[in-house]
Amino acid sequence: MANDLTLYSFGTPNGFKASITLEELNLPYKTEKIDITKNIQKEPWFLEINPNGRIPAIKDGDFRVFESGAIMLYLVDKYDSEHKISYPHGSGEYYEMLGWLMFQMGGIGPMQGQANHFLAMAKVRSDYAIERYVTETKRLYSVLESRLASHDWLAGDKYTLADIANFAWVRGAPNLLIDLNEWPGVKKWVDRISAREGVQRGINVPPSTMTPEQMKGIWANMRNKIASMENTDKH
Ligand SMILES: N[C@@H](CCC(=O)N[C@@H](CS)C(=O)NCC(=O)O)C(=O)O
Repeated sequence: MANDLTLYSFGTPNGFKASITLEELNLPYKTEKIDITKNIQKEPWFLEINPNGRIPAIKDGDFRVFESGAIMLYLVDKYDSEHKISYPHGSGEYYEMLGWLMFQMGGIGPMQGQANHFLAMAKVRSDYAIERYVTETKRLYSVLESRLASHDWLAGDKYTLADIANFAWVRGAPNLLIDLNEWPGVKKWVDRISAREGVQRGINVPPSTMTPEQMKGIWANMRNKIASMENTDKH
């Protein structure tokens, strides 16, 4: 059984990967909100928990785990002996699950993160960077589609942490004005995962102070601010 688990997080895709996993495994845990807009993640006490100065991180008693993918793997290794959202080590499905997890960690996360940055958060407008990262994000969605057009889940025949990890990012496609209907398998998979109770709880950790409509408005304002600037690319 779980004992003394603490999640250090904020309401972002990488944070949701950890909170959804905890919720899907029905683990009791405490949450410490780390407000990344106030740079709490760079404070010395937090760097002891995550030397990379980012969320999420967890502590299990005195033991710390950082990097969202490592957190997910730790939680299933320790608390998913029934393989509710994982596969046994050494099985073919286990390595498929790892493949899709690494695909998210090295692909969708960093690329969509940069697309978010240049489209909605940057201090200058760079049409080149927007085009580059939005195009790459879409290409990665096509890779997901190549699997999900004919399968319900990414690895094997059940929902696993590979689905959770990729879902946490892909659900944010509308923030980039990407219409998921372009990838019908991905769209159905997002809807299927969104409907899960553990996911609904997980995407509200730490509890949001804003409604989804308010969040939409904030993203629109951020995008509009950049769109109203002059493009700074010099070719
Ligand atoms: N590879 C890391 C990325 C973590 C990450 O980028 N977290 C973002 C929020 S989604 C963050 O903490 N940003 C604040 C910062 O970079 O200072 C992971 O998967 O845990």
